[in-house]
Amino acid sequence: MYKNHRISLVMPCYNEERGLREVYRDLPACVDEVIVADNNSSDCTAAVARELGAIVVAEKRQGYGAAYKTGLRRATGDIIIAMDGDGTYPRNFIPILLDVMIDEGFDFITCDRTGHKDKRSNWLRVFGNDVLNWFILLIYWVRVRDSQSGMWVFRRSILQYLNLTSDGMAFSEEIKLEAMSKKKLVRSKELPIYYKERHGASKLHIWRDGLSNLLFLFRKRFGMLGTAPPLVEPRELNLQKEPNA
Ligand SMILES: Nc1nc2c(ncn2[C@@H]2O[C@H](COP(=O)(O)OP(=O)(O)OP(=O)(O)O)[C@@H](O)[C@H]2O)c(=O)[nH]1
Ligand SMILES: [Mg+2]
Repeated sequence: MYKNHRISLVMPCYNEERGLREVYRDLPACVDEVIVADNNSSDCTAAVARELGAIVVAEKRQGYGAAYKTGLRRATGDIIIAMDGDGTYPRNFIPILLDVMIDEGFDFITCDRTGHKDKRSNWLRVFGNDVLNWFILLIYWVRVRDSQSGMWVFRRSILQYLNLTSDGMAFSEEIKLEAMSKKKLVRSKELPIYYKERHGASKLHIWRDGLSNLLFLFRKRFGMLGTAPPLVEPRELNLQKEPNA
């Protein structure tokens, strides 16, 4: 619990047995439940996650977004922290991000790695990220510095408002677009964090995923992706509140 809020951590994982151990090394005590969405891992991800104390949910449809959808449906916290299971995102920022969210009344915080990532070694990723950020500004009028960041903190209740159609890597930009464009329903903020080298092999295919994320932005903007059912129904949120009412 953190300031009277139940906290869930959700991680999509495809062969992240090494990364998961790293995440648990300094996981703050305020996290009440950890959900690992195991996406057909061929290593010991599920066994390691259980050994570490996580709830493991299996998602057979391969893809970052598909894994997230299954993990997020299973989460029960008032606030959800979402991040990769590869050890790259800073666990010790979690209490600070929760402070900003709770004390300042935000509903969605997305974490910006751009001040920290080494621009020389990651120039293609940094360039691809910038191209996607620019298209998001141009065609959605949403300003985001790190559209491809994989760490967000949000109130679970906002999931009822978000149209999350992507099962792939575009899920990351889609959740930001959805939250940051619904200004009347969702108070959003982007905050800087640092970022470490990952443990285990990267699953990102820079060109394939970059181009498909770009295409996704156009298809969504021009209404070609339709509407997905919300990951949380309003009545589920009301039902959970009843015992305290
Ligand atoms: N790419 C990808 N990731 C998946 C999939 N299923 C689960 N994941 C998890 O989603 C997270 C994101 O994938 P990463 O390989 O870390 O991608 P990235 O963060 O853009 O790249 P790195 O900076 O190299 O970590 C990781 O925790 C993966 O294990 C999948 O089908 N494809
Ligand atoms: Mg990663």
